[in-house]
Amino acid sequence: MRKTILVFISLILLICLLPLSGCKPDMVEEETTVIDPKAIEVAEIFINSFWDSQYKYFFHNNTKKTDGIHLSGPGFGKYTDFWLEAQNWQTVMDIYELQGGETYRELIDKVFQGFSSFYPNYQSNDYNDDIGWWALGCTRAYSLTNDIFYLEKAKEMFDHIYESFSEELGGGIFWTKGKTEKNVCTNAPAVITAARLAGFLSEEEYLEKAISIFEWIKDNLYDAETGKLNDTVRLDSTIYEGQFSYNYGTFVGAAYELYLQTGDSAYLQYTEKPLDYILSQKIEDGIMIPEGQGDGAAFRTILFRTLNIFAKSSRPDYQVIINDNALATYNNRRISDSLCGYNWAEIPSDELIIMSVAYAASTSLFQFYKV
Ligand code: 7K2
Repeated sequence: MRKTILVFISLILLICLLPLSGCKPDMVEEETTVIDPKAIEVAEIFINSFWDSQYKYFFHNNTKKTDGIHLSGPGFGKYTDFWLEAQNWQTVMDIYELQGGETYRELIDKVFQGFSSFYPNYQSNDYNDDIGWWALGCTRAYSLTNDIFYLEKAKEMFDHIYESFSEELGGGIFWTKGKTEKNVCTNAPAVITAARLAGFLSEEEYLEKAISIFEWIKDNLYDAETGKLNDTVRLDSTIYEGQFSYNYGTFVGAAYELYLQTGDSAYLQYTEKPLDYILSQKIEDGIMIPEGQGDGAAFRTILFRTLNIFAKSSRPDYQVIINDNALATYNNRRISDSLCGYNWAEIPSDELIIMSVAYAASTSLFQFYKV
């Protein structure tokens, strides 16, 4: 009888302690996959404030109407401009990469569907950089979804813009079909796309193209001494020295992708050096200064996506920069609709029209945020 009671008590104890003992592994697991509630919150605000589920497109701005100035997007500017929608797509993928879930998975497809129905003839866009941003997005969408459709689209788009490659000025792809200049925002994303295509398709030819375009950028627009990267070479060989964070993001992203594809660590000399250079130029009191309210509102997000790669490996100090900037966008939200503006260092007025791509920055930064 005593033995039965003892067994009974032991059983009860075991049942009570089981959940406790189960606690430890769960907690350990949670530590590695922890998602900050702010990452979830800003993603929801982004979708609720800017996504039009009927037309499968992001609105250009928070009023959900055209502002009468930025007219290039569908619906006379009611929806986001061609290349900026590709940036919003990247933000959707940033969210999905961190948070997963069927809703965000489906959103990846919906954004592309919306784009395709507004621009069935996307090749009639004269700007190779615009198309290149979608090609780049397609390589990422393929990695995340495994849907062969995106691989085929990435290849089709890259092949199309590569028709504007020429030996004039020593190589590289022309910015537009008008063939007047060659810039980083056309060529660096093209390197990433081609390098990824080489990996996906096991086609050496794409790697050769990626390497040759990268070499061209490096030889014509990059200063290895300082880490400074210029913007454009014109047909008369004059240089536009514009300093834009997105160029650094894609140039370093290109070097990193070539390192991944070739295993050649020499490419890493083109990573932290240019990043440190642009950060030293564009950070004031810990916060990135704005680069404009239009296209420029999208630039910093592209840089931060690349910073995030190194923040999680060789450069924990970049994580501090990501966190500080993410928190700036969060603390400087206006009360009326919880949106921050293009200037992360100040609270926008209630009258300020805020572009979806400007708020996308805050959304993406929080997907890279880590406490
Ligand atoms: O001069 C080009 C480019 O080289 C420069 O970096 C930016 C600076 O201005 C124009 S292109 C403007 C945008 C239009 N299409 C897609 C984007 O890549 C590009 O920033 O603002």
